[in-house]
Amino acid sequence: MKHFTSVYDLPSLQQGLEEAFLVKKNPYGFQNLGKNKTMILMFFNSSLRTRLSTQKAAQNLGMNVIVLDVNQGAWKLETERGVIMDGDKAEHLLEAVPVIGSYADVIGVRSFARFESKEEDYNEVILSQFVQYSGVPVVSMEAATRHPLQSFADHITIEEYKKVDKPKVVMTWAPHPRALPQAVPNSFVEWMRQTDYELVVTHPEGYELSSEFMGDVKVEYDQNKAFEGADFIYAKNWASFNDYGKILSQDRNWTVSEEKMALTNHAKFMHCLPVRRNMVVTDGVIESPDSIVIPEAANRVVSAQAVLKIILEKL
Ligand code: AN0
Ligand code: CP
Repeated sequence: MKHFTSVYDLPSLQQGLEEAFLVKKNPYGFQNLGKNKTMILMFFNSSLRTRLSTQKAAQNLGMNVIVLDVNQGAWKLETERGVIMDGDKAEHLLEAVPVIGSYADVIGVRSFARFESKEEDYNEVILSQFVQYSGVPVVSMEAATRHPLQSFADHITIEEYKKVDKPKVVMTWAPHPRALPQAVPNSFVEWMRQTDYELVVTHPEGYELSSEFMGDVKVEYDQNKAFEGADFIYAKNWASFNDYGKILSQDRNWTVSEEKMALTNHAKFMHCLPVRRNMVVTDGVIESPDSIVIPEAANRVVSAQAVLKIILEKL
């Protein structure tokens, strides 16, 4: 595996899971792999979990880690080729990326959708320049269209908590006051489609995700119906894809509540975090014994370490 930007980069789903459970059991067993290797984490956007868990994962493997918050202390970066740089941007990604690559053995990149242009976001203008011009393996730490380290951790978590071979996994849209990217839901659906779980997606009309990610996954517009018999409820807000970046609803009837959870098969509640309480999910649900958001977040170290182990073994 050279880069890790989606589920398709893993050698196989099965091998990914095996590596994950191996590093989970023996986190410090592979410290020689990262000796004298440097990982640079580039954050174009905020983060709590990804910043800490990816750093921890790299350190568990013996790597050195450098974190750069692009918006705090680095030069403002131009991302588009051909512009006359007479504005506030002092440096172009086309120089910055190979320079960063010359200091790093692996680069992690967080670059959210900017909602300025659907085409720009869905072409992954920032991530793809790192892949193309850094000369080293690149790991997506949530790009414009996917969050594969999150989806991988979600998969590991479902494997750990499932009570039947093929659980019913329901991804539900939930209200939020700000426009959020489609990366987490796109990536979750794309990842789940590689498993043999039963996947159902539920959201209000207008929140359809790109068909590139959805394929033939079932959409149930009635949230109550979707929740019936669910073993896992995966909540997430996203902004409209068709009416790109727009908030079409803030309907709190879609908040995941105790009443909604009562419709399920005693489902576990999941969310990638950060989550807005009493918008996306009630206090009662997220604090209930069925909420697995903390072990889910803890598995972010595991997914990142499995990915880095596979990359380092090929360096
Ligand atoms: C981001 C998102 O929805 O993509 C990051 C989630 C991991 N969330 C927020 O910006 C609140
Ligand atoms: N789930 C997740 O990626 O969280 P952060 O945005 O805090 O990294």
